[in-house]
Amino acid sequence: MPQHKFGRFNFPTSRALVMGILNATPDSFSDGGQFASLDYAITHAEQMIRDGVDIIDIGGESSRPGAPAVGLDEELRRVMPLIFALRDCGKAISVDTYKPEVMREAALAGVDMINDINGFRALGAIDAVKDSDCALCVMHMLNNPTTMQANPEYNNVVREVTAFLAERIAVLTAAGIDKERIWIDPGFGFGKTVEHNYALLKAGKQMVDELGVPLLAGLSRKSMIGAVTGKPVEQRLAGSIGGALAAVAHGAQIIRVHDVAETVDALRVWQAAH
Ligand code: 7PJ
Repeated sequence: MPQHKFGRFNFPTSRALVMGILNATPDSFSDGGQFASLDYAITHAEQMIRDGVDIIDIGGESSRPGAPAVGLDEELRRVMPLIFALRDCGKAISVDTYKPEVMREAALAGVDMINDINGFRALGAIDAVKDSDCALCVMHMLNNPTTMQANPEYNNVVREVTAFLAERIAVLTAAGIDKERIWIDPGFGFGKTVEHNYALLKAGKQMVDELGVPLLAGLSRKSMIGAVTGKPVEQRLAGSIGGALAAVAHGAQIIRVHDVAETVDALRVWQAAH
């Protein structure tokens, strides 16, 4: 049976996998400082595990448009204790970071994926992950999180994003990284209008065929869901489920979501009908 090698794990290619978003950022629920946020995040991870998550994606810096950047030490303080607490939980662990130092520490700690919204473009990023065997998610972003949503323009968004990803794959493999480790992601909402996002969503299979690597899609609660449903972010669950199924129909093999239980159910029914 064909499988994706994924750090310590082998995943079947016969069904889409659910990646649950775990925020390592201090949140409004915990006013007890660092340990309270850690405790809260672990409780959230345990719930995701009960809900059937395949991969837990730990992020220490919010990359929402306009969100403030977090310093290296602070990001390590947020992310590393969670990696150590969760790495033997039986589920694959991913770390959402664009900082080479965080990548290096996470890879040394044995995580299964480094998920970089910056596509491993930072100086030292490739060196940081080269000698590990974790999977690498290469995402497309236009400009940077502060500027990306200011009037994004493309002549042909699918062609330009595909060309960017092809170039990154070429750079990574030229550095000695096995192509089997690489995943691609068009980066919904990262320097794209609603039309750009849906054009990319519909081009999933074309990108997978052209680039020869599997596709990860993250559209949970994003503005592309709000634009179609007219719903604010806290009412985008049903829309996000629709988007997840659409992404799978268009070739995505990992769906990155906030709402694990609901997405797992939807994908199980989808799978049973195939
Ligand atoms: C994505 C991500 C995404 C990948 C974020 C949010 C913004 N990583 N990190 N793909 N989005 N690979 O979740 O709304 O779409 S943060």
